[in-house]
Amino acid sequence: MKKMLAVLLAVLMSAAVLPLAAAEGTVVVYNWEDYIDPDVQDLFEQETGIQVKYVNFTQNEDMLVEVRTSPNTFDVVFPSDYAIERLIKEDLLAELDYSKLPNAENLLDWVRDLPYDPQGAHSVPYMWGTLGILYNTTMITEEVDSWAILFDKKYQKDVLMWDSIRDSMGLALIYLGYSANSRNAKEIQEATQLLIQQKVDGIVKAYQGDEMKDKMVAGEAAMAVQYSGDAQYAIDLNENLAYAVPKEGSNIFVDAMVIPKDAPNMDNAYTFINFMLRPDIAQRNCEYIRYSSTNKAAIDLMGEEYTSNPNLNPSQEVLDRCGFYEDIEEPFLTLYNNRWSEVKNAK
Ligand code: N2P
Repeated sequence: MKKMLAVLLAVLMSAAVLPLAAAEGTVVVYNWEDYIDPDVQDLFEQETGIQVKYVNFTQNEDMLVEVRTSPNTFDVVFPSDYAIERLIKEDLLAELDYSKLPNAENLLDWVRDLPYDPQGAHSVPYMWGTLGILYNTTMITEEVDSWAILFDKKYQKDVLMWDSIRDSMGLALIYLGYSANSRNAKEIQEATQLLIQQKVDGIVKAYQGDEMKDKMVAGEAAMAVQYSGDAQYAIDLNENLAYAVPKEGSNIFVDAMVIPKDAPNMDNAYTFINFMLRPDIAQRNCEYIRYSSTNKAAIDLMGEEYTSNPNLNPSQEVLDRCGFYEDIEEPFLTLYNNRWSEVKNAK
């Protein structure tokens, strides 16, 4: 009887405690796959009592559709620069109240005021990186310093392409000597032809997403178009891999945290973003996902280990040949979309 009472008491007490914790509610985070240290998410839940609902996307274009068509759903979203520009134009983002983000003082100076969102009015930088070629040094003996290698017939079935319209069209445009933000139908057509030829020639093993880094670790392809962070992640697991940012130039990106105007848990969104800006948390995320940090305090904590790694901390020479994507407006947006479908459907 005593035991039963104790059990009953325990049940009553947990029932009394549960609603309290639940009162902290949730935060719905919409982010790239593999883009946060899972331990960080656990830590956030333990420290704040706020439950994280984590939803993934693989490309900015998918994210844009989802954010537009799912009102009152997401609290924090992690788009890239040019996609933030688009979300601002469509008036979908909250203007940020920095008094709720004291840890923003940890950010690097150069990320605080970028053209896609002057003075970070709507976005707080998370990570940045470059686009380049991850390659296996046991399979490729020539120097990898040009996008040309992606179109070389001697690498049939050996090239993994990133299934991303801006990255694939962008690198083709840059290789041809044009801007990755071209609004010139003839240039876009030439880039399309180049990508179609690459496919018809049997060079493309597959167009893929986040699984590519694991395939490269497993030695399943000689090279892959990759973001610097995923490349470094793979290099950590396979010492035969190396990463290069081609001499013709490439993309630099900043992925940032934004709050949709209609976020259902606005306060929790601020708590989450401020947590991500904490130096120790920013460090954990950087050491786990291997992208470049926007957090000066975290970089100081990581020291040499970070600053001496050219994939995390590229030289000025590399940065000078990289540029941001811009939001492409109509009628060119539709043109890009149509041309990209032609590439994907080519046989
Ligand atoms: C992580 C994807 C990184 C996003 N898997 C690059 N903008």
